[in-house]
Amino acid sequence: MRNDHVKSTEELALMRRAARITDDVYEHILGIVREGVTERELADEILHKTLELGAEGVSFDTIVAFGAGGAEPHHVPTDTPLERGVLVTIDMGSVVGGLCSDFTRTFAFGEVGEEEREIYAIVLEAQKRALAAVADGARCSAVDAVARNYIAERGYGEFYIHGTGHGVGTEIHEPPTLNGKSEETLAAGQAVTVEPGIYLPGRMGVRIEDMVLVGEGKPFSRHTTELLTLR
Ligand SMILES: [Mn+2]
Repeated sequence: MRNDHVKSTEELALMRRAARITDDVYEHILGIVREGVTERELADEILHKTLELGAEGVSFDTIVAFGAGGAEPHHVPTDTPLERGVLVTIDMGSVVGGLCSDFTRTFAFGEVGEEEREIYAIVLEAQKRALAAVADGARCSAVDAVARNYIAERGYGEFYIHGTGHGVGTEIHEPPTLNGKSEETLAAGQAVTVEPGIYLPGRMGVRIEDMVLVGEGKPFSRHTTELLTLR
């Protein structure tokens, strides 16, 4: 890998395969989610399916968070059984040929309330705006500000408690870093995540993450970012 974290054609092909496996595993998971399943069971199934589909492994410990668990960005899966009427956040990735993928979606299991829908809509709009700001030559801090300012305008600024994204490659977290302190500039051919979130302590959380190639703009994942409700 070049030290500017610009991906070679070979690296990019491996990252696309990793993202494809992650997409397929996520689709499988959506098909088996049911009342009473636990966060840990879903995380275990993600690992097994990722290996079955030919990846070397998951690119980091999978996060599966139900309801209030979603208020913790780095939630560790527990034996909490899934009940209807909550948001579910899954943050996952795979490794193919030493290259990583990274992906997060939040969906509703059963009907969720007005506040869940409201914060989902805000995070989604923040993510769309930040994705649109990712460009060759863009300042990483400016991309972060696009997401952060929008969330703040909508009144949830204090609940956006992490950076907007990071580079991905042979490492799940590598330069450039998209946060307010970053002095880096994006370069075409880098792969970065855009993953804003809102976390209401003890109550609920939403994060939506896509990996994109700078200069291309189209997410690696085929999965929609619109709110999906499983019934
Ligand atoms: Mn990430």
